Amino acid sequence: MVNVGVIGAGLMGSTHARLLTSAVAGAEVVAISDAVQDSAATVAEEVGAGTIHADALELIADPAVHAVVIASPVATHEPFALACIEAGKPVLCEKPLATSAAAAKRIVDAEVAVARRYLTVGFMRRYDPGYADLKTRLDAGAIGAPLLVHCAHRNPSVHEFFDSRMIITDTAVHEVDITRWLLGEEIVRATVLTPAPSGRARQGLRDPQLILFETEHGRIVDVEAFVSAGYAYDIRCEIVGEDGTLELLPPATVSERRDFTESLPLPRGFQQRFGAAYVNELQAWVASIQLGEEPSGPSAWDGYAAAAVCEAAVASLESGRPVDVDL
Ligand code: ISE
Repeated sequence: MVNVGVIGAGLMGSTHARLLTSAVAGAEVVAISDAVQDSAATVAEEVGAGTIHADALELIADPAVHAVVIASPVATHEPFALACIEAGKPVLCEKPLATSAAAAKRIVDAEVAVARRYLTVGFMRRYDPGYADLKTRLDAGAIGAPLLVHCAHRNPSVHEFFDSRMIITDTAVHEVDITRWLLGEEIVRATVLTPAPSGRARQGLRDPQLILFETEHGRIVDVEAFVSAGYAYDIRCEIVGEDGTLELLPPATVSERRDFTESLPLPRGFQQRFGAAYVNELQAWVASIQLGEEPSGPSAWDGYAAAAVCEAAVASLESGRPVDVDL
């Protein structure tokens, strides 16, 4: 059994704690920490975790904790990730890895200093069966060399603290990671265009955004990031290659026909759309710990590269011009 300590008892922390307890083999959640004691107590009771640490650094130092999930606010990721690396404990850190590329780079440097990988970033889409199939087919040469990737990332709505930059750093960051992974190359330039905002978007939110990424080998990725889409949680990805195209299918498994109409249900949110991905991500992480292996999932470098690309995109959002990525 891998004894896991979970830092953060909000939406993602409680989701990970629940999945580790109910859907993942070989793991037990033994400790929880959250700045809000009541939240920690509620999740601890639900998953049967015996210990609540008021201080996350105490959870990391707890000898009964073998591995750590960080799902606390992003500003806390850097100190907690560094403490895990120092303690030599495997750590799964939610995305984004840190608040800036410089902070993410310090995490990369800490692992380089100890010459071992401890950190996995929670870019769960790599574990989604649809994206995994895209990657397998692309790598097998099914459509020849990739030329373009068209993506859409639509949320029905977001919470009131969401600002225009977060549409890049919190939402489109998933496309940054998944397209770097699919194409196997770095993104070198970002350009953000903003049409007239949707009437559904909160006042002042530049939503939707059309984000263009250029890669080191000259491919172009376009991402429509739209967080006030209203109708569903809709994720699209089409890769155009020299010999054909590959496209994610809607995740529904059943279509319904009645009243002279055919309909497919669409997901309501990311937990539903990526439910399998979260379980696969946690299972792969736990299995690597059981085997004493370094993790093979998204690395600190991936978290750093994503942060650097997002920084360039945010600068483009603000200036209206293409901005080079500083890696
Ligand atoms: C959220 O944090 C996620 O990671 C979701 O996958 C994304 O769709 C959403 O926009 C983010 O706020």
